[in-house]
Amino acid sequence: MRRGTCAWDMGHARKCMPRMSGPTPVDERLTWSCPAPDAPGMSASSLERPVLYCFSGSPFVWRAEIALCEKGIGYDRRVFRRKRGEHRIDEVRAVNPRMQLPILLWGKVALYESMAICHFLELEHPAPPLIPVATADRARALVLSQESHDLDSGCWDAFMIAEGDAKLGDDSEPRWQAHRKMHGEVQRWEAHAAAGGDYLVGDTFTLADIAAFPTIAFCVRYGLDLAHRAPRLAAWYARMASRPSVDASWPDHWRARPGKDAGFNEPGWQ
Ligand SMILES: N[C@@H](CCC(=O)N[C@@H](CS)C(=O)NCC(=O)O)C(=O)O
Repeated sequence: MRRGTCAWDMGHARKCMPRMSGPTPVDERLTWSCPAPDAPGMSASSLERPVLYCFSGSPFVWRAEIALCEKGIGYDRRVFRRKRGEHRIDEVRAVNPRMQLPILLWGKVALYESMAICHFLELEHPAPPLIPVATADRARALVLSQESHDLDSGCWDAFMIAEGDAKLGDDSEPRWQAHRKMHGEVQRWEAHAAAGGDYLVGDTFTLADIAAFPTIAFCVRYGLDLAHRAPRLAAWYARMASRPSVDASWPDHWRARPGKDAGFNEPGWQ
């Protein structure tokens, strides 16, 4: 399937297909951080088309893209090259002083933090729901969404090593520490997948799946042998990867070069 198409409904596909956009003009909304819409009852979704500031192949950006596609919300993408520091500009700093992406601009609203963006989309566009109605499932979805931050941080050093970050050096102990942390997290999420059903919370796709998927996908891309290490998570990963929203938002450079990156190329890392 090609980028931006959503198999289940071509009408939806057109809506959720991201458009690559040129520079967005600086305007006053960029000096605001999450102001409320002007008129009571007016949601951001009744205003203009949203713009997502992104890097191709950022796990955090990917969450926002999956949520946008699941909701069938058409959006434009403004793509920056992180390694070239293209995002280190005043416009970005004005919204997120940490100068991290994703950033979502929508009408007068400017927000950052991937999970905040997903929650915001859920509140603005309740259908289809990403948070279950049943109390126990709702609780579980929220817990796992929050716990995904531990998954991110548990895998982060391993990802930096996979990308050849020199700061982690050749010293083997920090490298193996990063390895153990990542595998410890993967086993936790294997247990979550085993306690779930088709998805992490029973058989229904939820915010928890969006929260966890990109980081697990990066583990796979860097060479983690998920089928061997975590078979329940591997089945979940395959189910997730075939969702139209995930396919439509698959990182551009992964699509251009399918397969795995060199990543975890040391014996024992996979
Ligand atoms: N907690 C943030 C983390 C965002 C984040 O770390 N984004 C990375 C992209 S992977 C970034 O913008 N890095 C900027 C930089 O490295 O200068 C979220 O969930 O959105």
